[in-house]
Amino acid sequence: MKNFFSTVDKITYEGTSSSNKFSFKYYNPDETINNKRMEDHLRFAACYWHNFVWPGTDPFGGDTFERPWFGNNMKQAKLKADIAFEMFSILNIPYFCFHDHDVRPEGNGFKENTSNLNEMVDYFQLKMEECKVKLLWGTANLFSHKRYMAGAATNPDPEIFAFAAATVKSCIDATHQLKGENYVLWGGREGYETLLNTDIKSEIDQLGTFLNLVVDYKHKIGFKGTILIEPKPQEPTKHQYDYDVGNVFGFLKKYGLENEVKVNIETGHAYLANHSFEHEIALACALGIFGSIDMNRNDIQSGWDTDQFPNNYLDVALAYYHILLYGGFKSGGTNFDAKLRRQSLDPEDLLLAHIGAMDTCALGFKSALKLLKNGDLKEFIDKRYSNWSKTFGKSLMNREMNLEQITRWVEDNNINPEPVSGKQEYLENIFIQNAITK
Ligand code: XLS
Ligand code: NI
Ligand code: NI
Repeated sequence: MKNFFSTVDKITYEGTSSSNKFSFKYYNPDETINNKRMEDHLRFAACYWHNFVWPGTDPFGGDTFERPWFGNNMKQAKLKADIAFEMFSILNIPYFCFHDHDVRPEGNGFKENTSNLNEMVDYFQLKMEECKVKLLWGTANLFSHKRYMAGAATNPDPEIFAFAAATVKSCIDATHQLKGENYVLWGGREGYETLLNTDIKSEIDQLGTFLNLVVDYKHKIGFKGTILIEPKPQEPTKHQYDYDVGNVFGFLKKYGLENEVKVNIETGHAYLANHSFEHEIALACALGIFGSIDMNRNDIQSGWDTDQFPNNYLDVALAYYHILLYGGFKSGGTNFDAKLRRQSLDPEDLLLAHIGAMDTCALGFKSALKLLKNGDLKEFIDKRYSNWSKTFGKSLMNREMNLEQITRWVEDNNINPEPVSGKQEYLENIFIQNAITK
């Protein structure tokens, strides 16, 4: 079966005057901004798992979606790929992302899994050429199968560590073959349910060893993509080791990987850690480990990872503002790690969800760019910290004085600094005045 999305062939930019629901109102891939096409700034990716694997279940109810490709065999896996690439083409989305488990039938152990995966990777290669779609990142699902219930790399059983390591190797090979630009590790069950049965020291050391093996292998085969860790604080385990950006940085430092691995930051995961999305992005940029984003939103009432499509462009603008300050995406991009609501049954709902998300991001991105061009925020911050680049500030930073010398200096010069306004409301006004409304 083809033409699952029989309603429409191609979604294009028609601008805000169009009333066609199957058109972009703000996302114009070909619009040139700062000598770069909008498509190349935003680097959108659709994800395989939420769109084509999730059947609409929640903790209180079973499947709501009936999809012709649901089933655990090669024929249906290929049908799923046909429909997935049909959607990527209709949306004209330049990238996609997948887990091994999303795309291949589950086999009877490692060997069968790998041969199923490899068959699908060959199939993808043809589809990617035909549809002009690239791979933003690949990853391994080390959390759904029951063997991983107590973790993959952090499992008490070294044989499960080995199974997971072999699986990751097969997924890096797949990503490499498909010229993926990054490889992601989200620590699905790398955490614990209770400290009463957990040796944290052993588990964190296991995770450090695992990640070093991954990095060694990447270099061995000449994979040029970026290795990314995706932080998340809780869910599915009570405590995830890759809690947030700051925590991941400490982990990378401890295991000597801070120059090898970067982060993939997800909106909803930032919220779950009681951070804002832009906080996580700004911190990663400051620490030199910013890589890519999983764009979505969480319902603020729910307190769990609802993975909804983004629809608030002001939130998005703040995120892109920090990415732009950092110089934009390098190997990373904007992956929609988002799923429909379980009542959204129609094939066209998948398209409409992405259209809204892509338009939201385009509007947010343009607002961020306007804010950056306006320069007032940047200028304010530069001025606010300017004394750190003058003689006295520099001498402190370079530790030219110890605590005793600093004390003497404060006493001798009768230092009693006056507080200065932080001007938050003024700066918020600048932000809102630069938000694009048309
Ligand atoms: C789950 C994660 C997952 C990763 C890829 O919460 O967001 O979807 O992005 O394993
Ligand atoms: Ni994610
Ligand atoms: Ni998530």
